[in-house]
Amino acid sequence: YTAEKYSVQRGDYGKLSSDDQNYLLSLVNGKGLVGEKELEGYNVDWMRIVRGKSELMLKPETTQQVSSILKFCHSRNIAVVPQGGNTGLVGGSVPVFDEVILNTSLMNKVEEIDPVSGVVVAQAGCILDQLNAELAPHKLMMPLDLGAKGSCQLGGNIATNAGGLRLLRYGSLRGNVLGMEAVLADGTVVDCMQTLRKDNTGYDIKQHFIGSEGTLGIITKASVLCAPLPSSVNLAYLSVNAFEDVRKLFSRAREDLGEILSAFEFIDNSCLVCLEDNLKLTPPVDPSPFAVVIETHGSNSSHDYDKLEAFLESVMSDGTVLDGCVAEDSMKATNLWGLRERMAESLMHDGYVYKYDVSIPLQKFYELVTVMRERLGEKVLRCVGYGHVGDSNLHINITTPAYSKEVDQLIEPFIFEWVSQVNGSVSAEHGIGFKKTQFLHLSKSPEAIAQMKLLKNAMDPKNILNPYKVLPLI
Ligand code: FAD
Ligand code: 2HG
Ligand code: ZN
Repeated sequence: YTAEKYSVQRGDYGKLSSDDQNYLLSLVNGKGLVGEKELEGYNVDWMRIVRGKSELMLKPETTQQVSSILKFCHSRNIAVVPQGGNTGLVGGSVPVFDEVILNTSLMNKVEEIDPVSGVVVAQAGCILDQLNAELAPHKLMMPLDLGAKGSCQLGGNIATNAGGLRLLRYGSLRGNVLGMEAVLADGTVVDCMQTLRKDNTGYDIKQHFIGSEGTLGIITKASVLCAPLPSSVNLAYLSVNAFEDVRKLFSRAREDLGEILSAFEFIDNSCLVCLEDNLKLTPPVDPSPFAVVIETHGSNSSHDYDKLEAFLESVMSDGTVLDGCVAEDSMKATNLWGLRERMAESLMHDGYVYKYDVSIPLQKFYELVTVMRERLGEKVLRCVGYGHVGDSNLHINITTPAYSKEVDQLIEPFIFEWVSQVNGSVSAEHGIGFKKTQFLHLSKSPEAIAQMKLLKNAMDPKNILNPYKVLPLI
């Protein structure tokens, strides 16, 4: 279905000879793989939708090795796709044709942790869970959290400007990444390593790489401002009757919980059905049209608990919330979080997933799910809505047993045009990658896209870094 859905032609890039392959492998002391079959897992994305035919995957261990690889590829006009944990959801992390895969998994050293400033300096291949494990003894944690934390890597997180479950509290990576080292398409190492919070010395070059999805350079190292590890964590699961009440609840949570609110997430009833059908997961109270997961992070458990209790009493007595429960231990909290965090995994069991990640003003937020359900009717298995209410970020996912061109054409471009008409964003947090390039114009002005092209041209004039991604092909 990749070929059926996306009509794209291979660029005029150099082809690897076996001498080239051997030379590139020698640059990384043989750490890599050769052969399309051997690269099966690296050639296909997490959603198993975008599949390339690369014959070479390299796993450098140092910035110098990344630089030597790019220098050679640049001189031979060979295209390269940067790859971290390969958990990206827009097909950006895999080759489209025979691009060389530069996988950062072995660049996994944590170089420095400063417990006073809370800054960590780490290589791009560090897995998010691994970083948190190394930070915990210093009473620190990464300022982002997402369902893919067991595999996604720092470089991939920064390259996608990943949002996740706690952005409403800890802010985006654009604010929390303090410094960076990156390698340009021609092998030049750009050193913007900095651990200062304030540094207004001209253009902030590292911002170009944040959210650029591997099209402007390869991130090799970064310094990140961590958050204090909270000593008091509470989690509540609340059932709600209508989306209007979810909205009210969010506003109340901000008012009543204030600075301790760390996440406000929702799933709809179709999500609950999917979790039960596909993963045998059940909610802690009777299913309802909507369920909300609210988390607090703080440093004083009795203060936090009192605040949460007063808030819950109030929203239950005025009918905003139908029923609910609070996790009493970390095991229960993990199970409750699972209902929200495992949605992406759960949907994959249906067969084919049409995945949309959009920003919509909260007044119109859930309307899109209703509109799409009416439009698609019985032609699909399910159409579910969930996501980061606190960031106005809706995840709307539609499933069929196998790819259907008819369903696809009923969804796209309709869904993106609808989002654009309500002044939303066609990609809230996952990026544009390979799958969304033709819809970029619905969220960006022609002048802004022209600036993006100028920047790409200046930084990678031969267009060897992650071609066919982010920018529209024509
Ligand atoms: P990859 O998938 O390997 O790559 C992603 C992109 O970054 C590609 O374009 C790739 O070329 C580029 N890239 C990777 N490493 C580098 C590098 N070192 N330098 C330059 N470019 C690079 N995203 C969210 O924003 N919020 C979520 O809540 C969220 N939850 C998720 C839950 C699940 C279960 C899954 C599977 C994915 C989720 N994602 C979420 C998607 C998400 O973008 C990532 O999981 C993560 O940020 C990607 O990291 P990665 O290391 O897997 O990168
Ligand atoms: C999440 O928030 C991820 O769970 C994945 O961003 C969203 O599956 C999705 O649509
Ligand atoms: Zn998300």
